[in-house]
Parts: sequence; structure tokens; C-alpha cells
Amino acid sequence: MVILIMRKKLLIILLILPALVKAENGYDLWLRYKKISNNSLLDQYKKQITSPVVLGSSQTITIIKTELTQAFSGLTGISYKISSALEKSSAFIAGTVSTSTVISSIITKEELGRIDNEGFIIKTRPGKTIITAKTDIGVMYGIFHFLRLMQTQQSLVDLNIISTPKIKVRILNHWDNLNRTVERGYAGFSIWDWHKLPDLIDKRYVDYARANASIGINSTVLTNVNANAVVLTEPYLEKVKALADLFRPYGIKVYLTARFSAPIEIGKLKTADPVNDTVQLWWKQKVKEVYEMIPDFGGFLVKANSEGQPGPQDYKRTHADGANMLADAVAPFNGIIMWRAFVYSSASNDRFKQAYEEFKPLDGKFRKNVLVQVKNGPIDFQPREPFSPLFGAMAQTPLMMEFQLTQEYLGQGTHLVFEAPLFKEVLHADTYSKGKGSTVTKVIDGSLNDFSLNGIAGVSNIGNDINWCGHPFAQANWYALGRLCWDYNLSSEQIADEWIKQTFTNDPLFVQPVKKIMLQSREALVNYMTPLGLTHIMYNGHHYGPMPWGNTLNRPDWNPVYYHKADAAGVGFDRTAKGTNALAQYAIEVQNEFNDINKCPDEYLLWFHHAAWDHKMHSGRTLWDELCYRYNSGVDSVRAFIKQWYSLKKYIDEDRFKQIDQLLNIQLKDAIWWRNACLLYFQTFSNMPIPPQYEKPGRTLEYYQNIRILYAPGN
Ligand code: GCW
Repeated sequence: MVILIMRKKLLIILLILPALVKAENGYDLWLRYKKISNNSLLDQYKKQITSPVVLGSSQTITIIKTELTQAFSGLTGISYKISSALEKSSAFIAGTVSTSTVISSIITKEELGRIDNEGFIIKTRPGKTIITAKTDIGVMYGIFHFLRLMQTQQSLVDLNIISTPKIKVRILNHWDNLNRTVERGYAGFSIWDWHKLPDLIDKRYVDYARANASIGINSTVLTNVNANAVVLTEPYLEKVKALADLFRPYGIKVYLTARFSAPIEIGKLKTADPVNDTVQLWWKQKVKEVYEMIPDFGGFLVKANSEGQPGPQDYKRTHADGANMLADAVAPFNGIIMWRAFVYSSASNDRFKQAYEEFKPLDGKFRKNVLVQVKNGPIDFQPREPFSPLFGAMAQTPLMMEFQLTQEYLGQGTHLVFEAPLFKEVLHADTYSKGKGSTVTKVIDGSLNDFSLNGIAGVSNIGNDINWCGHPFAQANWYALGRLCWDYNLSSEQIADEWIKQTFTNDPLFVQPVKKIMLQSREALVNYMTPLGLTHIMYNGHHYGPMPWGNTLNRPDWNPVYYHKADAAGVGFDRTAKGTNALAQYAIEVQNEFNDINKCPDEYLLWFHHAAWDHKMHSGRTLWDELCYRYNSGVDSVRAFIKQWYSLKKYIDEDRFKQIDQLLNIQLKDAIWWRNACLLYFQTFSNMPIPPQYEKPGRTLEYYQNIRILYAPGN
């Protein structure tokens, strides 16, 4: 009997225990609004947000009020009601400058002059908080900024923040298909449930808009660049309209991809030739129809004559002819065309050179409302690439940056890789196109060549997984894109810091080590996948796992062996004048950085040189030994991440802890797979031993060559 009672108690305790640490599934992203545990800070906050009032009347204002009610109540643990009219006790006042003399008397003309329509001003004095802007959207951005300060437990004393976005078009590119598959998507199916739209508005669409608004993303391309013309038919435009209507009060504009052959496929025309009058008229009418339904429609993103997509070259016209035809159609409605420069044909002797060869001659030939969208590197979202030479070569064309949030070549849905350092590395790079200091950032923001239209795109990593991005840490890449578009001067460290605090906890004993993991993660991946400038040695098709031996695809530039060119003499792609001379596409100063095999930074060596296996590296090691060292240090980093993560168990909920722990262990397995497969393969050329201090691959090369991953996602 006694035993039974004790058992019962134990059972009750066991049942209650897990409920104490609330499980989280990641759905709330960085907008969790958990109660602040620091009491003195909480007191300060309460004084600053007493009797909050939000002035104005628009859908955006209603959204702000809902967000604030949820946030203030969650963060303080007391329930708040947001008032619509000023009260004597109001300490917290938000609204555009025109809504109240209290606001307009505090903000100077000069201060207002420093923000654009999306910018905001936050001022605090003891017991007074003013959040203002020129528009309700600006106020919304100010509110989210303020909430970020609270969530990351910053002081609210004497704030004087004047902030305006550095980039105008801050945009996600969804590679989502109408059947809900996502090209290179590792987080489930598309969040767009086209079949049920426009009648069913999933709550996720609202939370998607909130999340984007909270980090400043103001644009979204809903559909894949490998486009389907059907999205431009009326029934689908109704669905697009439903999303556009929903996103509008969050400051988000909707864009679509335009399939170049749409006039034939859905318009029943015989041609899609951009200089043909009927074709031009068809697009003009189609565009008019779109704008009648969606008056603030953003415009089109186009992938043309690339990887089998139709385009103007099918009619012997140029990319400019194609882009300009569409640009003329959207211009009366202030629409823009984002025309991608991701092209490579088998005609060139080096895929690296292709985009430049096709686009450089067209510099200055595009309409004013065309942005040419260039991937960060010359090949294709590799773990590390030098910046695309186009950034230094198109002084008369506004260029947009395309980053890839979805980790096609960066461990996809299973590896923890924080991409902000990759983004910043490219943005910092100096093109020297107008002398020293002509950074990619200045090309992109338009300041170097004097363009006012500018943009940065991120290929979305969002799907219908409960936590949006599949890997819990992949959310940080979505977050980083938004924050960097708003202010590219933010450091990777600061972005990681903010994200960790909002996503997990403010406890420094958790924040510091996790930040370290995040900041090292990209370099770790480079080391265990493609160190020293190795490129594109992933598995065919789905790109998951190593396949440096791959040489069976029809086009040479789809095969890994094309990219590393390993032989008995050495490894790497000679892009100097002795090789394909791709280096000549850069300014002379950049050429000088890379040209000399003995001076070229280790990170880029095999991008530009075919180096001998015994080539002396900067470390003093031979190239072969350095390769062994890098592959092993990549594996060691992941081991260290796991150890570190394990020590952090007590700081967060069990569910997320476990999920990340298991993912890190997959990452380790993969890192070892990469190291062993690559070293064994390259060893068949170097004929050199793996130095004794390193682990020996436990399997043969044949074993790795026989691994078949048939159904990797996103393919
Ligand atoms: O990286 C490659 C991908 C393709 C993608 C293409 C592109 C959308 O493997 O899946 O197609 O780039 O950027 O157009």
C-alpha cells in the first residue's frame, strides 16, 4: 500500500516536471516576448511604457496595437491595453509627427530630414518615450526596434535613435512552386497554400508578415525563378491579391516571377519576342490587369536564358531587350524589374566568366527601373566565393545583391551555419572600380555610381515546418538578411547577439558561447567541405554530401572535376593569364591580390591557381598537409560545438536543446564523411600520406564513392 502511494506521488511529480520548463517549437521565432527576469530593468521599462498610446488610424496602427499589447504584457507579466488617445499619464507615445503636438514639439526639422518614409525616431527621457516617423509604416519599424531593445534587455535611458534603412528593396525570393514544392527548400513545403487561397488565409501568413516587418524586410517574390506562367492567370492573381492585401499594412510589397514565354503559354501568341508589338501589348495588358488588382504590386523578378529557362536570346535579342520590354510595361505603375545575371552557357571556357561576358557589354543599356540582380559570387552560392566581378564592372547599371539564405551548398537543413559573416565578407570586398574603397556595399547601395534604386535579395529558407526554417539556427540567416539590409554596418556579432537573446535567453552564460559557435560556424563548414578555395565538389543534383570525383554529367561545368582539376601535378583552377584569365575581369588591384600564387590568400588559392601538392602555404605547410589540416580542423570545430552545446542544456527548453543536439551530431557525421571522402580522393593524385597526427579515414574511397543519397530534399 505504502509503495503504491509513493509510486503515485512519483508519477504526479514526473508528470508535472516537464511542464515546468515549457517546451518550445520555434514557431515564435525572435518574437517570443518572454517575461523579463531582471527586476530593476523591469521597473525601468514599466516607467517608460506607462499608459501606452498609439495615435492614428490605419490598419498598420491596429497591427501595432496588437503587437504592443502582446509584447508589453508578455515582457512585463502585467496586462496592457493600448489607448488611442493621449492621457495625462501617457508615458509612451507612438504615432507619426503629424498626430500630436507633443510629438512634433520634441522632434526637430533637422531630425526629420534624416529619415525617409520608412525611417523612425525613438526618444526617451525619464518617464517619457516617443516613437515617431513620417508614416505609420515608419512608426511600426520604430516599434519593432523598441521591442528588440526590450527583448535584448538594453537600457531605455536617454535614447536618441534616428534610423532609416540603407537599402530600399529588402526582399525575399521564394523559390516556391505552385504545387507547394520548394526548389532548394529544406523546411518542408511552401507556406503558400495556393490551392486554398484566396479563401483560406492561414495564420502563418500574418506571422510571416510580422516577422518580416520586425526585421525590416519590405518585399517578397512569392514564386520560383524557374517560373510557371500560370501564376499570371486570373485565378492565381486573385490568390496573389489576397496575400498582397494582407501584407500591405505590414509595409510589404508583393512581386512575382515572370516566365518569359508567358505570352505563348497563357496568351496563346505565337512568339514571345520582346521587340514584337503584339508581345509588348500582351505584357502591357497583363501588367495593367495585375495593377488593377494590386495597385502597389512591386514588379517582376526574371530568370531568362539560364538553365533552360526561356528568354530574349531565343529570339536573338539581348537581356537588355527582354528586361526593357517588361520595364516599359511596369513603368507607368512605378514597378521595377529585377533581371537576374545568373547565366552560364557551355560556350565559355570558364563558367566563372560567363555572367560578365554577357552582361558587361549591356552596361548602360537597361531602363531606369531595371535592377540587374547578381549572385554574390561568380559561380553559385558556394561556401566561399570571391565577389562576382560584375560588381566592379557595371558603373552604368544599378546592381542588386542576391544572397542565398536556404543552405543549398551549406549543409542544407542539417548544418548549423550562420551566414552573416559570408554576407559581410562580400559586402566588404573592394572592387577598386573607382579606386580604393569602391566596396561592393557602395556598388549595391548606389552611392558609388549614383543610383537611387537599390536592393538586396535573400533566397528564402522558409517552409511550412513548424519552426519555419527547418534547422532552428537557420532562422538566424533570415534574421540577418533583414537586419543587414536595414543597416549593413551592423556586425555579425551584434546580429548574432540580438538573435540569440530574442530566440533563446538573455543569460550571458548561454549567449556568449552560442555566439562563438555561430561566428565560427561558416568557417568550420568551409574547412570540412571546401577549404582553400575548392569549389562545387558536392553531390550531383541535390548537392548534399561530397562527390569530388563526379564526372558523369553531360555538361563539363556541372561536374565537380571541372572545378578542382586535380591531377598528379596539383589541384585548383588556373584563372590567371596562363589559364582562363578570368582574373582579368577584376580591377588591376584585385588581380594583384590574387594573381601571384605565393601571395594569394589561402582562402582563395584554388579558385585562381592550379597549385602543386607540395606548394608552400603561408603556414609553412605543403598544400597537401594544409588540406589535411583544414579538413581535420573543420571536423574538430564541429566536435567542439557539440561539446559546448551539451554544456548549455540547462539554459533552454528540452525540445529545442535536443533537436539542436541531434542536428549537430548529423553535422559531425557529415563533416567526417566530407573529410574522409575528399582526402581519400585527392590522395589518389597527391600520393602523399595523411600526416600521423590526424585521424585515418576508417573506410576506403570506394565506400564513399558508393554512397547514394537518392532522396535528399529540395531537389
Ligand atoms: O544554384 C542553382 C540551383 C537551382 C537554381 C539556380 C538559380 C532556381 O541549383 O536550383 O534554380 O541556381 O539560381 O537559378
